[in-house]
Amino acid sequence: MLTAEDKKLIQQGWEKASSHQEDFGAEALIRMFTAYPQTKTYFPHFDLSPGSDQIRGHGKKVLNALGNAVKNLDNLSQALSELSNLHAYNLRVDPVNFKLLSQCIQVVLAAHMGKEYTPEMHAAFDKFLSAVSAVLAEKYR
Ligand code: HNI
Repeated sequence: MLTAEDKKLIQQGWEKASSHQEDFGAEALIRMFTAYPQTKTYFPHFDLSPGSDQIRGHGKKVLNALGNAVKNLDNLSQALSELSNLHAYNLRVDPVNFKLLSQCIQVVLAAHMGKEYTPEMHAAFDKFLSAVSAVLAEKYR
């Protein structure tokens, strides 16, 4: 459950990320593919070399979707409903992978925001990304 303070920190932190969607998204994906190579199996049709057009394009889409979630913090299930269907029914991504990508996204935010990424902001993003992951995985039940 996100508190009013969490929501404020997420919105504040996202202001920084939103102007670097493509870079941050691509970096998070490369980190995921490098640290957890098993995640590459979902992208056999992609050129997975760092900086490829597909990685950048996909990174931008993922961060854009998170930006949409940030705008709908009180209504995540509805805001992410189509993506939830896509990941469960079409892509069939094993839900364990959401945690892996979430961790990589946090590393990217922390690495780029430095001191601004306070422990409180970290905790707020941790809750937010867990909530997003829960929605993306809820259709598997
Ligand atoms: Ni995910 C497509 C968002 C986690 C594998 N994913 C998308 C799209 C968005 C998106 C947006 C593009 C939809 C469209 O084109 O209509 N994905 C997200 C978000 C998260 C996430 C917000 C979690 C934070 N996806 C994951 C994970 C995996 C994953 C953890 C697998 C490891 N996603 C995919 C694949 C596609 C995809 C595969 C299709 C890519 C393509 O273009 O073919």
